[in-house]
Amino acid sequence: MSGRRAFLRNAAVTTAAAALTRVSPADAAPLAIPESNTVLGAGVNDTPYGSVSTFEHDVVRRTVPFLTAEDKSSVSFTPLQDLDGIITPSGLCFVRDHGGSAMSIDPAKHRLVIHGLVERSLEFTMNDLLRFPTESHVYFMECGANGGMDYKGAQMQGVQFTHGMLHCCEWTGVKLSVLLNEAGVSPQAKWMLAEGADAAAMTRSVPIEKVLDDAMLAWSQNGERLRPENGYPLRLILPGWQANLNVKWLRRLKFGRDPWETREETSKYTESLPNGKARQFDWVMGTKSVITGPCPEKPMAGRGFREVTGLAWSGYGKITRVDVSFDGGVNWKPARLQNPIFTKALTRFRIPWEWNGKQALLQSRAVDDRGHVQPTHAQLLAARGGNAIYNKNSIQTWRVNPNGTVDSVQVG
Ligand SMILES: Nc1nc2c(c(=O)[nH]1)N[C@H]1C(S)=C(S)[C@@H](COP(=O)(O)O)O[C@H]1N2
Ligand SMILES: [Mo]
Repeated sequence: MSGRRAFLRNAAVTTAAAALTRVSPADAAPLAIPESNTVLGAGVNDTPYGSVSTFEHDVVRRTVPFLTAEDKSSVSFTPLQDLDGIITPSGLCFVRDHGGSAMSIDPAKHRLVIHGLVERSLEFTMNDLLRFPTESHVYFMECGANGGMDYKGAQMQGVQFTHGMLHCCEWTGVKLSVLLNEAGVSPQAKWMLAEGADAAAMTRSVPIEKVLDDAMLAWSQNGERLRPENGYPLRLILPGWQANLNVKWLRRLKFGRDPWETREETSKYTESLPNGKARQFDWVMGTKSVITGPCPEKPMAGRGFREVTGLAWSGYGKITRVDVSFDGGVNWKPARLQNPIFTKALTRFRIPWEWNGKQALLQSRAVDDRGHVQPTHAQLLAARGGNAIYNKNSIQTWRVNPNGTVDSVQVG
């Protein structure tokens, strides 16, 4: 309680002293009239589908040249540094395609087939699917390769590129367990193959436990139909699991006894271990967090007060705690978690900071309701081995330099 009061007092004093311009009563009366007060605005018919302000046009998905030699098998990154709250606007959700985005699938012609070890093979139109009992859930989705470029040292300068293969949307659709009641999955079926209708014909094997737990088929994203690049008209959602398994443009679900050992679960999304074996089926995205402001793209405006904010998430469940360090992990302070906090969703955290203008090493560390604590980089490397490239959930360090710029560095 006294902490909060002290914070409010501090914040008020510093912002008044450092950031705000005082207005004398003489300057204030009358206030200058802005141009927007003097002309009629746009008509409602001018914007049948709304768009962002022209002053926000640099808030966009961005690509990295060395990852985009061929842009049909590539990735664009979410501008996390420009976002508030926990929902990623659909048009800013990172896009990762293996054979380009299938942009013109006609929902009237699209079909979903369920077959294999089921009592009844079924084919659904989109209208058939829309008749099922429907649910909406907010879930994060993270590419298994997010951060992978930084495993061997800080390489990417900017939170958009260190962490931007990440989005969090409200997905609406039908739970797979509900749909499967129609087909009657055989007790011998232990795995499900999901296939996309894109040029990559993305296929992944999913264990039946996940299928019957919280998997869903979504047709809406943030309240409107899926964006084409995110899987229109139908997408598999496997909450908390590597985004790669969340098959876009979903056209087929096959049930069987064994995994299919597809390309994306053998030559890709596996990693070799020192003993010559490979780590395979590493599905759950680990407990993780990152400070999104300040960050390289959002430097310090000057010494004094600034709220530090960021995002935390866990593929295992809910975020229960985020601690922030300003000295590279020596001392930690609990951040405030902002409601709502959903399971397997991004959680926004905030903590006040009074910057003395000296070099500082900012870190955040997330804890989830299963007791997982986000590891340091050294702990992660020890656990996963030197060949690791996927599922990098270690603590990120931002070095705030005396001139206010921010760099990505690796500490511990
Ligand atoms: N059909 C299909 N589904 C796919 C892919 C794909 O190329 N084709 N890419 C996967 C990968 S690797 C990722 S990281 C996520 C990206 O989802 P997004 O483009 O909606 O962000 O989709 C997955 N689902
Ligand atoms: Mo991915």
